[in-house]
Order: sequence, then structure tokens, then C-alpha cells
Amino acid sequence: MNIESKIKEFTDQLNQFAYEYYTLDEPSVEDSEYDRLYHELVKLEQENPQLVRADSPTHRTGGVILDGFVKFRHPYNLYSLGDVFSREELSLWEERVRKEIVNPEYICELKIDGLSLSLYYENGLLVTAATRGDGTTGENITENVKRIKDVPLKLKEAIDIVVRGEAYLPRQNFAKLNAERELAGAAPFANPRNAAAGTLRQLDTKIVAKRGLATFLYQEASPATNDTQEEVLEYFEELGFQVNPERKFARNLDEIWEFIEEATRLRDELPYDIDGVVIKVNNLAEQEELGFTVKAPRWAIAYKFPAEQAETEILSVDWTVGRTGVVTPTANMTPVLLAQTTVARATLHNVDYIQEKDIRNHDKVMIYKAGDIIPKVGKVLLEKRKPAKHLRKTHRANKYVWTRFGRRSVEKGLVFSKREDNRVKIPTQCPECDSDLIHFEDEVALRCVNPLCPAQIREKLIHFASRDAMNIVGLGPSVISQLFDKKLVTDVADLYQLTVEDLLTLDKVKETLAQKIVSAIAQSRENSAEKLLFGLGIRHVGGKAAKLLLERFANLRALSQASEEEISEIPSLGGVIATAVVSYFETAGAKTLLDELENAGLNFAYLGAVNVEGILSGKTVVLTGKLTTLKRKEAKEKLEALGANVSGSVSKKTDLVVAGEEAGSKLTKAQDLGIEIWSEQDLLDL
Ligand code: 3BD
Repeated sequence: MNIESKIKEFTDQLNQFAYEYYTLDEPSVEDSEYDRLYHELVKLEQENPQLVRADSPTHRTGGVILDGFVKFRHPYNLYSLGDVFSREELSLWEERVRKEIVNPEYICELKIDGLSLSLYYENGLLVTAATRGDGTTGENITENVKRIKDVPLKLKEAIDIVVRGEAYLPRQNFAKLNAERELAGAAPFANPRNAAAGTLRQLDTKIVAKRGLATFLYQEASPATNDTQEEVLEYFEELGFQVNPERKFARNLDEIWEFIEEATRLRDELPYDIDGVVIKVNNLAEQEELGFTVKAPRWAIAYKFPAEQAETEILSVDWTVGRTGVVTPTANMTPVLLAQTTVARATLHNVDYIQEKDIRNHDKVMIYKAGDIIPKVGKVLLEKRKPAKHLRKTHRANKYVWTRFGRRSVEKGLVFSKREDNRVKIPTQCPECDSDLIHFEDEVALRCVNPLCPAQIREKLIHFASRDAMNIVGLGPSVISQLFDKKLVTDVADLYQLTVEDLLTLDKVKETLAQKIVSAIAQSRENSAEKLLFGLGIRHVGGKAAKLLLERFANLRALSQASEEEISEIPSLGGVIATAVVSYFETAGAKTLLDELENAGLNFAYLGAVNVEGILSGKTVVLTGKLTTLKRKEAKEKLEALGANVSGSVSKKTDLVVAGEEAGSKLTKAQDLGIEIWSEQDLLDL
């Protein structure tokens, strides 16, 4: 047999074994036999790289380091799915279907709590895999999906097909992954869904291969060749896809509800997370008849399980100061297990929230996780609240007077302590710097407005170093708090003066870590300026706004000198942001900081593509003098493309003059009026 046929035979053999193992759940060979054949194939492929087949199982393990993901425009948009949270809401949906369809038949599926995927096969071979994104455009993650062992690289039929489904991380693999992360000192993932999302966005495919993702497919996006959803799913199984085995026909609400109850019972035992049940009209022609609302198909609905809840007790409330001075309450609670993690704290957001829910110390409350992650207080169990004691406690104790030398006991006497009732005490002073807290009329937050408040400075530093800002690895909250407490760092510019010796004075920081941190700080100088802008922590300027701002102004210095009007011209950026940016850069503190950062060698330039379109919108521009590179007409077109109105004469209304050689009176007039003047080169630079 020649090498080429041998490689084909081994490839087919191995794919058949994988199909038997993953799809049929009936392996015909031992793992060792599979491994032996696999390694023989690897050897043959290495010797003959030109003969490697598209469906070779070795594609699943080979490591590739990607440098990012490319956007992928879905040829067929992905639908959304409406959702309901109760039997009543479900019944409204079912009645709506019944208006259109006589005796509808439904198919109920489990709703896998994973991430939507779209798989593109041509001639039976997997060519592209993409994430859902916003339904229109996702990201091409083909290399990663090839590392999901149950995704067939080659189908049983040489067809063109687009299929949709869910990628998920089985609970067991999730537990293993988090155990490993904890050992390595990495933050554990909050749930299997997040872990799956993080894995699909991995740039190192070897890591994807190791994590053990899995899939269930449920929809054919290309024009269907079947009559019912049930047939689609059976066809998928024949093609070699994973299809969730738990599914059920239903003819009415009662039968649908039976499946929901069944799914609720099954939920904890399943080897993967589900967050509800999806109900679909089975007949595809009837699906078409029902059609779509603006957002989602009328022929399908998701029933979402109610969020898990647990009862616990509020023990106390802490108030902490954030980087903007907002003081937020957090409840300490008796630890309870909730949706697979132990919860002991929950944010109470603000004073209004506490008062609306009437949350008090020692109250029994129900808690749940919003978005399955953040613990929140649902409701207070008022019936379990202990009646307040009205007695005032009295006891004998020493009475004291304060002298220059401290406290002195003067006599023994009766001390009356006022009964502390269980209402949460709203602070009037900053818990960190003791200055008066202010409750501005237009907001719910309680604020510490002391710009020197240590908590705010510390939190600002932490924000500056955080991942989405300057991304200084190793410089986390604990190191920063110590640096700040030791007065080694008082503002973000100080970070750039830190030495290894400084860091070695901290707790738990050894030579290696100190060096790592110093070099991470040094490296952060080169960051593209939007990271720095976000890191400054200007109100309302998040990561997205920072990027938009620098796409337009190209440089942090230029942005710092921009007017509110100029900033407001950026589409999709609100006036609130423009105001916040301008008032920030007007402060003396910001001016000094910017100078310090520039002196420390930080990059102020935006390193991405600058969006100059519209940079001159609404501006009146005058062209004068002889241009050397551009024809006058071209220059005019270029200016107009940037949004300018090109005018012939200079007046007070002129915003900008582009002056070529031998420019005469117009240039002089512009100079007299103090109008901004550009050379031809300035225009070309844009
Ligand atoms: C599942 C749409 C339809 C084909 C639209 C009816 C919205 C997530 O197991 N069927 C399933 C599952 C999800 C589905 C459909 N059947 N759509 C389905 C689904 N068994 N999870 N989804 N999706 C998938 C979504 N995802 C993210 C953001 C917005 N929408």
C-alpha cells in the first residue's frame, strides 16, 4: 500500500473509532489501540506533511498560537429566543401558537447552559466554526473548535450544511480545571459556562484541547432537508453530531409541563449545566407559518428555571469607598451554599436599596445569584424578624473622663446604653478618612468628596493596574495596598519610579516577583493610549469610550485639549462623556498628572487605526496658496471627506486655514484672527 492510501486508511479508521466512542457510545477498540494507531498516523504525517488530510484527527491536538480572532459575518443570522419564567407565561405563548396552528406538536429540549456555535461544513468537511456574537457577526474560532473532540471534522455524508448548537464544559472537567487553577494560584472560573467561554477565546489551541469541551447541536441553519425538528435531530446523529438525548414530544401545555418537571428533577444529576427547557413547534412548515417577531421565532420559546435561592442571615453591613468616592454597603451573611459556591457577602448597592427592601441586621433573607454569578438579596423574610426589644440596657461600669494623659476612671456608676435597634446604620462620615459624606440630590450614591481620601487613591491605583486598564501583571490589590500604606506610591505616576528594592520591602514579595512587577510596569509604558485613558478612571469613560475617544483624537495630549463640542461630534458617544472628559482635564491635578506621566515616558499615542472621518465636521476651512502635492480640487475633496465646509474667504467664522506656498493676504488675515493654520503636509498626514 502506498503512503497516501495508508494515511487515508488510518485517518478513516481513527475517525470511525471516535464516532463509535463519542456518538454511539460503543467503542469497538481499546484506548491503547486507538493511541497506537494515532501515533503511527502522526509519524506518517510528519514524514509526509503534504499528505495530511483535512479530516485528520491530529488537527485536534496540534498546538497553534493564534494572535487574535477574525470577525465572521454569518451568512444566516442567528436567531434569538424569547423566554418565560412561569407556567402562566408559557401558557400565553402556547395559546398564541394554537391560534395559528391546529393541533400543534411540540418537541421539548433541554436548554444547555453553554455558548452558541455555528459550524460550517463543505463537502462533509468542517471548514469554519464561529461564535454567535451579536447574531450577525461572530468570531472565527475554527482552530479552537477543531480541538473539541466530539465535533466531527468529517461528516458521514459529503454534504454542505450549516449547523448550530451549544458548546459547554462538562461539570467534571470544570471541577478538574478549577482545582488545577487553584493549585496554580489562578482565579477559578465562576461556573462551567464562563470556563467554556474563556476556553473558546483561548489563543493557545493546546489549552483548548486539554480542557475537554463538548457540544450538542440542535438547529440546521442552511435550508432544511427534513420535515420536522425531530427528523433534523435524528439526521444530525446520523451525520455524527452530538445531539442531546433528553427530548420529548408534547401535544399541549400539560405535556410540556411534565417535561419541565422532569428536567427540573434531572437538573442536578446531569453531567452538564442546563438553565431551562426549549420548546419548539416540531413541524418545520408550521414553524414557517408562525414566523418571527422582531427579535425571535414565534415557534420556539425558552422556559428558564427560577434562579436558585438560599436562606441566610444578615450579620452586619460594611461600607467601602470606591475609586470615585462612592460609598457602597456590603452585607456580611452566615455562609450558605448557593448554586455550587459558598456565599457570605452580597452587595446592597446603596442606601435606597437597603431602605426599599427594608433590610436590617439579623434579618433572615433569601439570596440568589443575578446572572448566575453575583449574589444578591432577594427578599427579607419579615415573618422571621425578631420583635425589637424596647428596654434600655443598664449596667454598672466605670465612668471616665478624658485628660491630656488619656482616659481616667473617675467613679463607678450606672451607664445607660441606648438600645441599638437592628436598622442598618447609615454612615455620615467616610469609613476611611472620616470626612463628611455627601448625598448629592441627583444621585442615590453616598459620596466621600475628599480627593485625598486614601481609599479612593488606593482604589484608583488598583484600577490603573487592572487588566482592562494598564494590565500590569503582578501588581494586584494586595501589593498596591502595601505600596500605598508604606507611602512608596501616592499616585499612578509614582508607579513608574518603583525599584526592585522598594518592592522587596513588602510582605510576600520576593526577588522574582519584584523583578516581574518592575518589568511589567516598565512594559506598560508602551501600551496604546486608550488603556492609559481608561486607567485614569475619568467618570463615565469606560473601555469602549476610551477607545472611541482616541480613535478620533489619536493622542491623549490632543484629547486633553479638546473642547466639549469637538468631543461630542464623535457618533455614539454621549454628551455626558464629553462633559466629564473636559472637566477632568481642566483640573490642576489632571494637568500635573499628565505631565508626570509624560515625563515618566508613557506612550500617549493611540496605536490602533485612527478614525479621522468627520474630524473636521461642521468646521469651515479655507484653502490658500499653492499646493505642491495635491491638486486644489483633491485637497478640497479630502477636506470635505473629513467633514469640512470649504469656503473661499477668511472671516471670524473660519476655523482652519490650510496654507500652501506663497500664501498671501488670506494667510495674514488668518494669522491676525488667530485662526489655526495647517500646512499641506498636515493635511496629508491625516
Ligand atoms: C440550548 C438562541 C432556536 C433555533 C432559535 C429555536 C438564543 C442561544 O440548548 N434553539 C436549544 C438551545 C438554544 C435552541 C434555538 N435550542 N435557539 C437554542 C437557541 N436547545 N441552549 N438559542 N441564544 C441559543 C442566544 N445566545 C446568546 C445570546 C442571545 N441568544
